[in-house]
Amino acid sequence: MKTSPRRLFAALLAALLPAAALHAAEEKVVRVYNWSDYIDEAILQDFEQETGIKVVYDVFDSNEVLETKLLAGSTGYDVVVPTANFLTRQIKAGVFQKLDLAKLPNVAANRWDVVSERLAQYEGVNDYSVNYMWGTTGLGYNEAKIKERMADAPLDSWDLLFKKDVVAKFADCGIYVLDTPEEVVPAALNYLGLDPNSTKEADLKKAEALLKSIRPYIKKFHSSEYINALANGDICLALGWSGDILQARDRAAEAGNNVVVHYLIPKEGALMWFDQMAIPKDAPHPDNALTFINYIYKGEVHAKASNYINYANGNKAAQAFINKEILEDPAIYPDAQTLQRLYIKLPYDPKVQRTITRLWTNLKSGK
Ligand code: N2P
Repeated sequence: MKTSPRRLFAALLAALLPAAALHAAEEKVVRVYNWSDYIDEAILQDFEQETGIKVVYDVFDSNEVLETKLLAGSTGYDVVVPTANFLTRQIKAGVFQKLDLAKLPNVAANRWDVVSERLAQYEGVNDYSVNYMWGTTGLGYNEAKIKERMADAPLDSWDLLFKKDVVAKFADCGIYVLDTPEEVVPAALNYLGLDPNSTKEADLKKAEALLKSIRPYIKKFHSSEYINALANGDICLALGWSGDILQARDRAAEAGNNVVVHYLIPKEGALMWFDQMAIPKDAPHPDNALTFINYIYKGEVHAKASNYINYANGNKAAQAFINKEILEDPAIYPDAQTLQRLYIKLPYDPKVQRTITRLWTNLKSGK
């Protein structure tokens, strides 16, 4: 058959158009939804300069808030950062797209197997996400204020918060607790010598009773205000995230206000969690999302992020650029001995999650 020039042109156009249309359609924007106090803004500026893609950056401080948005759909976000136990449930609900490692060469080259092996315990998480940061949930305290009230305070133990006659001594200098049932309930279970992942009704009741017994001494449940509150000396004890408490320590030191803040992974053990970058199925700019994630996975860039926020990351190549004080701090990059004390939290099924949420609402309202 003889091909007419017109037909040839049409065929050529059909072959070329899809690719051209796809790229033309994606405007030069990436919308990122990440935790508060979790980035060095210079990284976003560098990314914009290098790629010409503008970053619209919003923050949250709760997995529950992020999850509600994701399950409702059409968030408009291209990259979000849920914690692995939440992410597992969200993957099952069909929220995310699988990641193609061929499009993430820095991830393929730099991903740290120690972290991805741990993540393998969470179904699907290695296929649908890559690690942004990981850390622990422990205690932050103001050394002087605690010692003033109790010279022999148990500075290595959850007794600081969970033992009634100890915690009662600190109520007047201010105690904050993360507003996150999925981390605080396991901490209470673990303190009681029970499995932190237990979903047995009897165990949850015991955890609830423990939390209720210390409820009168807690000033506030909040998941980000404790950074400044600790740094300013407004509170003396917080159940919080490792890097955030270390940021409080650094902010106090910079302010030169004589407040000394410490982070503690108590001897009884603590939660180790993983925050994961993932792309929603309905992300408006999926290619830019891949470019963003791949950029973060450059060794220097990921190291710059960790150096600023005091959290460890899942990037092996970053370690050459991470400040020595961070890489060698067992509260950030736990040594073998510390690792033994850390437990991970697996996802709750929806029914248990509802029970925990109810328990939490009652606890907060003091019922
Ligand atoms: C950042 C806190 C992130 C840790 N402020 C919680 N997964």
